[in-house]
Amino acid sequence: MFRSSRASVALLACVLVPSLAAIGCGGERLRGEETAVLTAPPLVPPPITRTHPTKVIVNLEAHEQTARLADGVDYTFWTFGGTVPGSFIRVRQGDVVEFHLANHPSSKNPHNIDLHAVTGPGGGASASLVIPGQTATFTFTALNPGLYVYHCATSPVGMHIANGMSGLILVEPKEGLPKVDREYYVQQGEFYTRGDFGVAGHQPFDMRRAIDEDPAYVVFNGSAGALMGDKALTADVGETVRLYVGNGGPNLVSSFHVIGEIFDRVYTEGGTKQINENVQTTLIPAGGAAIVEFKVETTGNYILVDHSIFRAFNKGAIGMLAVGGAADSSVFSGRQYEGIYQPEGGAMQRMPTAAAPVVPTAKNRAEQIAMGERVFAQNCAACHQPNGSGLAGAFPPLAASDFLNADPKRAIGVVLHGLSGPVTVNGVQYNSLMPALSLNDEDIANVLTYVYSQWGNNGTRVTPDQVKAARAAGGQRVNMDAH
Ligand code: HEC
Ligand SMILES: [Cu+2]
Repeated sequence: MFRSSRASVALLACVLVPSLAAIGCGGERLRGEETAVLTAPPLVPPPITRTHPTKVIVNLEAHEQTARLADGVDYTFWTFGGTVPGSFIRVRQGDVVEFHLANHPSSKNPHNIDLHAVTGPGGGASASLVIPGQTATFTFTALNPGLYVYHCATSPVGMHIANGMSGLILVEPKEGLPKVDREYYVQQGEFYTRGDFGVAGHQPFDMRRAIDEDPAYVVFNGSAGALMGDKALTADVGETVRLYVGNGGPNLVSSFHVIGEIFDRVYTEGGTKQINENVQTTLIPAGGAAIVEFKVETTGNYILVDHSIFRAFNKGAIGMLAVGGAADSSVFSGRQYEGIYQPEGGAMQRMPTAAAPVVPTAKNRAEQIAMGERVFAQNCAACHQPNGSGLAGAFPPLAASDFLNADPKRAIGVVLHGLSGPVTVNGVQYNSLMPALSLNDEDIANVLTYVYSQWGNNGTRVTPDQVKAARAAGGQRVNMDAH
């Protein structure tokens, strides 16, 4: 039951009958309350056995963390629930979903969530916008059944998705889905790194490559090899397998195919009515999904690929379903072709040979500005916006900022240590928190020199030596309460 304060929320109107029992949309009675079981890929929460709608509480956390993208290659992923793709969410048609999005205090960026299963403005995006260390709640009714993508929609949107912020939510139809033996969660996505595929070291996001739709990596489940070797999906002969396949993009369309299998059924584009049978390859749009089902009739390794095939063998879009049990020679005569894929697949496994990228240093103010622009795009633009305008009520402007122009030393301290407490910028007060960003002296000098050179600011040049001196002087987060 809902507290009366919620009655004004139009979204919930169809579940509220004043002073009587709550009735779900479609006339079903809303009963009880539960917390959703979320799973990390490739696992899927258990099927829903309820025959009535309920209130489902979903707790999801945005968390930025560095992890393996390929052998010898690390990447700072932005995640929902600590994995890429994000946690799998499973609800039933008619459920009222109370969604709690938290942003871990260690995050450097604000995040939100747009669930394609939501009927309502932005799919929940502005209702869920949270800065680091904040949590927000909104509620929606799962009106339409189907398999839906969710993703972060905080600006720059493409960058948040490209860093890993997407996943799947299944809204089971009222009658449920047919029983199968195995269910798995697979999602394709691209990564736009400075270095090409396999170049070792920690690889930063490359905005230019992303805009050019030129990914270095196209992978299933967040990293090259996430579904290979001992991490392959498994099944036994005679079982039915259902794959929930998403495509987070952000740019590419997937031609999803399993080598050596035919999809007995495809829920086209993740909908529930258009069921296609006997399909070899199904198109999964960026920001879309499909449910594929097939029975495994004989043993062997079945290879999941994006049939835009260079992506599979040269960019990582390859996974494996290992089927055990007794081979059925009437289905297939023997001599299996799994070996044929290994030599090329081996290109993915190649040992890192190239050295980690050398960080260049700026020689003059012009170079500082050019390099600072990149630091800004990666570390500041998400909050202060690409044009420095800020975001009313949340992030102060850097464009023509009297606060910034008054005191370069203080500005260095802000970027070094963060900022909290009330601060007045161009006559408007903000009282929020900017996290410390752990940038090096060179990056801080360059980004501030860039910011000072833009948008009507006073052109101050900040040198790495000044930052070094400020760092050596120590200090902590600039707290305006104390000023
Ligand atoms: C996670 C969001 C976030 C990120 C990322 C961020 N800031 Fe901030 N910044 C804030 C907030 C919020 C404030 C105001 C804090 C307060 O109210 O005390 C602020 C304040 C400032 C200020 C002082 C106020 C003003 O507008 O002049 C400067 C300068 C600044 N930030 C520069 C930067 C630079 C440069 C970067 C990138 C290296 C950056 N910030 C990254 C959120 C962020
Ligand atoms: Cu985000």
